[in-house]
Amino acid sequence: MLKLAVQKSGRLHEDSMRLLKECGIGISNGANKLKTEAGNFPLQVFFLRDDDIPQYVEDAVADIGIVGENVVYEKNKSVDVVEKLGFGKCRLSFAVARGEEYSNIQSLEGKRIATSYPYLTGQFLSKNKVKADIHEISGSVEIAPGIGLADAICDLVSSGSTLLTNGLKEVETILQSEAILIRNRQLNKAQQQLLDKLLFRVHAVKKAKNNKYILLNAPNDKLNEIIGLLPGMKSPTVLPLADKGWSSVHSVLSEDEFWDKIEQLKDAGAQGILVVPIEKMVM
Ligand code: PRT
Ligand code: ZN
Repeated sequence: MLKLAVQKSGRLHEDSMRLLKECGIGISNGANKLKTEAGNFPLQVFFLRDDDIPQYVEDAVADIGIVGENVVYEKNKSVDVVEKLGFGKCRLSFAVARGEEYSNIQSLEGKRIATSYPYLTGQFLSKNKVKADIHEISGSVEIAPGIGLADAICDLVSSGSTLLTNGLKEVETILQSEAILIRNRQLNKAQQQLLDKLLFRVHAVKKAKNNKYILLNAPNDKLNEIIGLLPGMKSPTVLPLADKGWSSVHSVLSEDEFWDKIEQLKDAGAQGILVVPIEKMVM
């Protein structure tokens, strides 16, 4: 049995549960439960506050956990990072009042900085040889400058709208963060095997999300050019259409090159292009 810690409620909860579901692991979502067991995978799920997850994983109360990088690096516990999960993306940044002048990190010398991330903030400042006064506060960090508690803050940002509505501007990013899978450093062989099995599924889900299945019709005299544009898992599948002189071409395109490729395919003579999501992808 593998024990997994996930956030009980909050920004990472739903995406964590969705990932398990996409990995074919059925969890009955007992909203107020502390722990539950998967029906079809030897997995026990603990629902915890995100701040506690690194400690629980270090202590082997949980074998693995899903939590933000920001929390893992702030808590600085002895755990291994196994995998980036692609959700819960944000950044840890310094921000100052919009009217404040800021040229570089030295501008924070002697300033009062409010943050819920005293360890990471302190580490970054001392690496840059800046001496400042760090005030640890646990929530609503963004109001600190407005009420005269601090000159600057160091907080998580995603869209930037919280900073904007509080009259602040982002001036320096110290960490890019997303949800990650962490593991205890002393897993036994059986636990490691279960983790590998879970990871195999996670990779298939992640890969599928980054790729699209594409079907198109190509005039046979343009086939070579069109096939040359497509990567495919091995090579594209080409099937003759009932209409002589035309073929149907099937392939897989990655999300980042998707729009460029579609344009090139159209220019090369492809028609009736269909793009469909892929559920799992095993290489
Ligand atoms: O109860 P528990 O302790 O488990 O939850 P929590 O309240 O401590 O954390 P929660 O649920 O707010 O966030 C969990 C994790 O989500 C964080 O540790 C990050 O890894 C990740 N995450 C991603 C974020 C954000 N984006 C985010 N925008 N966590 C917090 N924010 C906050 C930020 O602190 C600021 O107040 O959102 C505001 C900024 O958002 P924008 O969009 O206005 O820039
Ligand atoms: Zn928290």
